[in-house]
Amino acid sequence: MSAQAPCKLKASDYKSGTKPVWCPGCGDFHVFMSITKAVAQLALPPEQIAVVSGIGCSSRIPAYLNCYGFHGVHGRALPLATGLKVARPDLHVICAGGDGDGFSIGGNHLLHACRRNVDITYIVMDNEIYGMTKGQPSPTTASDFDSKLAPGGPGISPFHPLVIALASGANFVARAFSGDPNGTTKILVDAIRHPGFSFVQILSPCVTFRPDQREWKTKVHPAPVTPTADAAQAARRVMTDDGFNIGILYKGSRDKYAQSVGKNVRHERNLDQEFLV
Ligand SMILES: Cc1ncc(C[n+]2csc(CCOP(=O)(O)OP(=O)(O)O)c2C)c(N)n1
Ligand code: SF4
Ligand SMILES: [Mg+2]
Repeated sequence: MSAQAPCKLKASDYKSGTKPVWCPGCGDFHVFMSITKAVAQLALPPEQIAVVSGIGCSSRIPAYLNCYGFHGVHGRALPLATGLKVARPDLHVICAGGDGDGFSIGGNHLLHACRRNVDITYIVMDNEIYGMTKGQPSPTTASDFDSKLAPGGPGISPFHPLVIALASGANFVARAFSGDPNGTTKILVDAIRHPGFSFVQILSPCVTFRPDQREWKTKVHPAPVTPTADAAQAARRVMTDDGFNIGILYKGSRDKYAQSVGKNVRHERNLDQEFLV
């Protein structure tokens, strides 16, 4: 049998043709573009990619991509993506969404997805706000960010998603900026290639509810360090950086979730027999 011909699609071939409804200038446009470029560079056939999301402006992304997609319920993208990858290890599973979806309602799933280390790539478009529901604070909103919905600011310290991912066992941790689509593409290519759970936080401005984030383009800078394989060192760096270091910060070598785990699980067709009284 002849080997399968490599897939030679252009980035634009991975667009579904559905017009994004994001606000003009939203950072998610560039993230979308970077994803299409990354899968084109990796020559992944669309039928071998599945993009799973939750709810939010950023979570609309599967609709705009030409591959399998699942727009799930709020905060539950990671368990869906995990189940899909375990059931269909042949698929490249990318999970995508926002800081509200992934760190608030879905925060518990993030811990366990990192810990399980199933071979999926998780992209969080972090705009430090709930964009879709008109600007409530999220776990990454600064405590003093003043808004109509939280006058004077939420008053609670934001958390460090990258440190939490490292502490929970993520095998690849990176920070990207939507306004740097080439750099983001490169990081995504590496993240998709890396075995195990790879976590990419993409700073992606919400121009409508966080107009201050237009300044991010002047604040981001390449991380002055090369990726480390020492999770504690990576965590220390993230705890002490200015939040605008862009690059791959940690590359681990933990074994990904073994496909053999669960092989002894009893088949569901025997279940009714087991529960007979
Ligand atoms: C169970 C449930 N609770 C609340 C909501 C309302 N809701 C929709 S999107 C969202 C937050 C989205 O924020 P984020 O994930 O940061 O995405 P963004 O819109 O900023 O890209 C919330 C709270 C919902 N859809 N379902
Ligand atoms: S509300 Fe914010 S996050 Fe949502 S589409 Fe508009 S700019 Fe993007
Ligand atoms: Mg958000």
